[in-house]
Amino acid sequence: MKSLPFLKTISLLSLLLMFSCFKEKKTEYASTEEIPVNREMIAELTAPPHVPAPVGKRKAKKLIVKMEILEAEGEISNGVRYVYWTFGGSVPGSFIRARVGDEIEFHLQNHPDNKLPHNIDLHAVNGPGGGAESSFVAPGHEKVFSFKVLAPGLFVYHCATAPVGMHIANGMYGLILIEPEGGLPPVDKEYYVMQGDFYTAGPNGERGLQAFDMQKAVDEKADYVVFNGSVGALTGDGALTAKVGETVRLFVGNGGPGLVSSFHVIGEIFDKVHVEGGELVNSNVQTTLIPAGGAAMVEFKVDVPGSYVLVDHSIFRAFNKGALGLLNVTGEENEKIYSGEQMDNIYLPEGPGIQKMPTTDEIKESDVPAKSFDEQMKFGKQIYGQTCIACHQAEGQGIANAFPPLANSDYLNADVDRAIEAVLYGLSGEITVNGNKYNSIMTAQMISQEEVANVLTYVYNSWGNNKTVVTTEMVKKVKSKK
Ligand code: HEC
Ligand SMILES: [Cu+2]
Repeated sequence: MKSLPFLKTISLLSLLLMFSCFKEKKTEYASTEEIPVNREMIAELTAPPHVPAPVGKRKAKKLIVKMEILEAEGEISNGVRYVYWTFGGSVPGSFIRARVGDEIEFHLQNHPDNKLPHNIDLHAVNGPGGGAESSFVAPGHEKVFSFKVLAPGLFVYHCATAPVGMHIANGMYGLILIEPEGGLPPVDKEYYVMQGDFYTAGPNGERGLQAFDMQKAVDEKADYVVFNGSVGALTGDGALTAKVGETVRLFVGNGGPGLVSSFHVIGEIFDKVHVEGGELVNSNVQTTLIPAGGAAMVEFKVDVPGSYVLVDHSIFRAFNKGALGLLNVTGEENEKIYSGEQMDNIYLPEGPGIQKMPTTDEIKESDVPAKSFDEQMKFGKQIYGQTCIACHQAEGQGIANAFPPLANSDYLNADVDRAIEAVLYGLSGEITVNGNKYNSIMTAQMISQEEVANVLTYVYNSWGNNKTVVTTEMVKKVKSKK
């Protein structure tokens, strides 16, 4: 019994020795291809915006990836259907997380209900076609190939079956993250975001099942540019979340097929960017360029609460084609970092200096009011062209998902007092116009009561609306009820 403590010391020593030998051995590998694998493991795969657990300090393993290809109809935008081709049932495809030295045994399974053969080209592979040549698989079949993971980084994978552009355009892309030895530094939140451009037979917003349009794709004239496969995938219930003080890491890819992304988060500065998904780290970046078939890892700490908007800063894509997502941050305000609005003054360069914002009560009525319906139409058209047109557009057609139409608007035609109120006091919250939902903000329009009457008369008597004539008296009545 006496020898026990002694034995313990010995074994502890030998353990330590073994450990240190092992540690030394690790750095001894001439190259990553020498890293031995230890045991096998089934890879965890996740649908966007989620990512699998970090690899941490685990040793290199034989990692078995089982990826199932599914062709399935989905919604690309409100009421717009599209047949997606997917890796794992989502666009972008399942996220794969591995480490340097892993030996990946890749099983590519083409579901028997699918119509086409597919394959996979992983940019993390060193070998012909990135695996494409060995993985070409017909519906109802499975192909298996293996590769050694040599380089850390964030890599795109995609289908490479002809016509390649079409397979990518239908959603066949995703990301594979290769972590370095010991893993990436831990952060509080990690998310998976991937941009893609879509080409549909009908123009943006046209409802029903939309076929892929090859000519538009060749011309790179995208109808939709989106994050995570559809308009609004990262807004509403899909918005990303974080708390004040947390560090967020976004794994951002761009599947293309056609467009490069100027990735930006409105209201944030990226503390770190792994440029192009590689080892080079840039700091304090506003917008990072993500090539088609490329990726970047961006990291930032969120300091104040609010909504941060992920965009492709080729900005019409964000506000008109869908490349817009949200990161909602909750927590304590910090007025040292951001004050919020402190004042709202009217600025008149030639006027009597700064003055207070007028309420609609203080707006002067015209000295020469409209005397007839024709004059109301004429004045109303002028007001429309000066104020409403910016959002509701020249023919009152609005902009899908942003500004509701005034042309043939059931919302407008149903209730004139409600329309008067919207122009006088603004409108916010969810409304439905012609079957489409809008949830945005229209600010109060700073126009006189007579102008409200004229502009609404113009709107009601244009573009197929119900020809209501709105008088100044009607506007006054709505006002007196408030
Ligand atoms: C800065 C952009 C903007 C301007 C300028 C603007 N609107 Fe709006 N308008 C909106 C938004 C956004 C909504 C939807 C609000 C919501 O989602 O609750 C809306 C809704 C409406 C609606 C109800 C919905 C519908 O389609 O029938 C009417 C009526 C309307 N606006 C009339 C006008 C008129 C008239 C003017 C000009 C005097 C005007 N708006 C100027 C953005 C704007
Ligand atoms: Cu394919």
